[in-house]
Amino acid sequence: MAIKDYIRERFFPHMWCQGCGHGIVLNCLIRAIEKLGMSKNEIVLASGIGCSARIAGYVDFHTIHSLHGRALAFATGIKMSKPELCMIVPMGDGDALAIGGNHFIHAARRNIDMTAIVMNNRVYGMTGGQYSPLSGQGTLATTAPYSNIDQAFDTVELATAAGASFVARTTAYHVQQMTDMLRQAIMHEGFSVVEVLTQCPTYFGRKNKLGAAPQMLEFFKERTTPIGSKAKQNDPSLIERGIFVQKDMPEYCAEYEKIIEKATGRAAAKGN
Ligand SMILES: Cc1ncc(C[n+]2csc(CCOP(=O)(O)OP(=O)(O)O)c2C)c(N)n1
Ligand code: SF4
Repeated sequence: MAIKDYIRERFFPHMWCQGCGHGIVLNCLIRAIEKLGMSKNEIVLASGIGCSARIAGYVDFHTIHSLHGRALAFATGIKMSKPELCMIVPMGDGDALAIGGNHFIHAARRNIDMTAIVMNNRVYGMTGGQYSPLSGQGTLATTAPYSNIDQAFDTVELATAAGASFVARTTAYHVQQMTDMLRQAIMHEGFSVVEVLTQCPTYFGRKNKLGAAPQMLEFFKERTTPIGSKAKQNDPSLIERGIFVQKDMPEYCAEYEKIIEKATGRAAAKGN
């Protein structure tokens, strides 16, 4: 299938600002799906609310644009009723880890088969640049004009500690790596988390004087490094990119199916 067959052309032009990284994620996601040769009828994309969540409007899969912070809850319900479908859940950092933080850790703990994409632009883009749990101490936001005093979550460490069986990080600059990571995450049977460091030039970039999109992408190029690189040993402040966790673990829907079989087998034996 051609790339354009996976998108809803009637909803373009998109609503993202010039230079926003969310379109890059959409592009890589569609390329990953095209590489897997998947039919659009076998994919469900569930999103919450946010600039990132608007991806749900642009792809021609089964889609649901639900409630802020609740994408994983909707996705869990859909996946449990139709486990044969491939579930993809793109979320902003606020959507995934502020209001949606509880859903995130429990979906990871259950190891339910879906791909959670955390589009981390370190800000609430859609609502005007408030700080998020990923903004980090010392950053500026419309709600932190004198500097943010909150420490940031490390998405990779959080997902790993909560039990996700596939955990990876990349950036909007590293498009080939992102496409390949998304492909692997979709193929993985279990809860997959792909954190994508991405740019919101309109709010995070402008408030923090980081320049326009090209400079923000340059930052991702210069300040990240492959996992375990020599550069990281020399400069611990560099952010690592790559696949941190990839392991086989019992998957939630498969385990639930066993329970159904046990219960129905017992009922049949009793003659019910
Ligand atoms: C229950 C609820 N609370 C708050 C909001 C307002 N709201 C909409 S999007 C958003 C944050 C968006 O930030 P993020 O999830 O990081 O995505 P981005 O827009 O940066 O891509 C908020 C607070 C809402 N729609 N629903
Ligand atoms: S406000 Fe930020 S996150 Fe939202 S579309 Fe604009 S650049 Fe992207």
